[in-house]
Amino acid sequence: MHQPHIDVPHTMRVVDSHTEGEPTRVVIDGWPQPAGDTMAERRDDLRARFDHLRRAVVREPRGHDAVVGALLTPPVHADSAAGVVFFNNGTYLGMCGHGLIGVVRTLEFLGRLRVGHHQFDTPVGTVRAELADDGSVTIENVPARLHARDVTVEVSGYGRVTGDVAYGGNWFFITHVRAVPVDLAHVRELTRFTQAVQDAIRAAGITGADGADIDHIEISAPPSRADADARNYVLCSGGDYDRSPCGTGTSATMAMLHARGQLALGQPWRQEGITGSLFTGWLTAGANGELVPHVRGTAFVTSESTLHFDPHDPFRSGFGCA
Ligand code: PYC
Repeated sequence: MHQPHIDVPHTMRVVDSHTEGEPTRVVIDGWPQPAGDTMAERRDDLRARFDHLRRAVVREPRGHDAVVGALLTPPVHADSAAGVVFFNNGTYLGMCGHGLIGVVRTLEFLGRLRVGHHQFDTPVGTVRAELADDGSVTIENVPARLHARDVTVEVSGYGRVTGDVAYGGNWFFITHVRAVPVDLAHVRELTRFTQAVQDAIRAAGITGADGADIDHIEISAPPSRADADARNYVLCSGGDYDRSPCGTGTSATMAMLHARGQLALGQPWRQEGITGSLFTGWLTAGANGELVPHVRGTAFVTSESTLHFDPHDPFRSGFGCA
């Protein structure tokens, strides 16, 4: 059935939070519901009919390149709390680890969810989250896996770069190459380097399963904190970097380490992000032997606001490069 294109509403209510430094903007109301019986269909309908709303909510002048938006929908499964589609300045995400932690804390803030276990439907599968008394949230992600190991690409200006392709709810290329120091002082250079790696991967036709675009590039380096196992820098699909240690990236990293015999089931993996914040993760075995990642972190609500979209505002649908 033909669905009409909807213009930007006059207002939208949002709650902003950050998870270990990375922002999440949950749309509470004002965004018309997408059509579809599955979350993948709803994501596709958002892309087809509401893409200008994605840009309006997360891009400048109301947002910025690091913001991940979350649109809540009715659940697909009766025992889920909600459906959620994550998006950023450039596209839609399969899953988002920091974003789910932000959604849980936002729903708690709104009095819609309490301490305990909750389930959410996403375009890549159903995920779980446990909200603890201390405000920490542990997510149980979709299964993660190593897809291809020791993949080498020639990166213009940097030479040969080798890494692994792994899935953790999004597709990652994970490299240990130290072309640029992995610290906040070098974040612009890290972004340039990882964008060049991404260009090289795409030019070489390297993909995830079924031709999936590898739209996250992760550099794994030694930690700066005594309580961490590694530190990462993650280039996200919108072209900006993750301020948190990246939940789906931590999931993909743990699957890669497990496949390489470097991380046992149940063994904690403490992933430091580029801003120095920390996720603690571990893997368990699913019913069919799949690797189920668990990632724990904390989010804080930073604001509750109403976005205004004046019909005369030439930037009511946002602007930005991605
Ligand atoms: O935490 O999974 C994550 C994530 C993906 C992109 C930004 N954060």
